[in-house]
Amino acid sequence: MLNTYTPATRFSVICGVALLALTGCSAGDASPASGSHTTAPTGAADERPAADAVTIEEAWVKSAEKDEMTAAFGLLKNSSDTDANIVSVTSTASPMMELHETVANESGQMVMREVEGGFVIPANGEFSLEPAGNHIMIMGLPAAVTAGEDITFTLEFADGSTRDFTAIVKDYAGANENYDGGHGEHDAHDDAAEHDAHSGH
Ligand SMILES: [Cu+2]
Repeated sequence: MLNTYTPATRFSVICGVALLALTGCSAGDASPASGSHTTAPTGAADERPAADAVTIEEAWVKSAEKDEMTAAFGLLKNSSDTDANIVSVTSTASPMMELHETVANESGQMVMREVEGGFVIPANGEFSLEPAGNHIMIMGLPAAVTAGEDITFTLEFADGSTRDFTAIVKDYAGANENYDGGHGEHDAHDDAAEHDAHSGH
């Protein structure tokens, strides 16, 4: 309550002057949010379960046929002062789910693979799930997922807390990343889905 954090206030004033001069001062630059938290006194760490601090916006899933693989996307936001670590995910779409990243392999080709340690949403930050980037991988679909359908997901965090969210299925032409051969090929069940993904339809 005793918010007399003058540097932030002063910065706002300077920013206002700059705005007059340059018309180039974004609201984000003037926000005291990132600076004022660091002065919190003893024991002020956010002790909410991670699931209570994390939201996902604009969640969607790429439509796909039975036995194919697809993915879920959206923007994860963490309102806590502590990093939030998603360690696993389940959904009503398939029992075969993984947390994936997209990286360059030895030959420079972009491939997706399971991310070690899961997704980390930084304290008071965001973590984007998007085609050609991080995503929630859905493999071996037992049934088609079609545009307009809702799919329910459950995120599990490192502290054991869980959060459900619903994503809507959309038709989308992209997100045909190759699956890193080093992961998953041990499981014969994956192979049909991988071939479908390679064929690009
Ligand atoms: Cu993937």
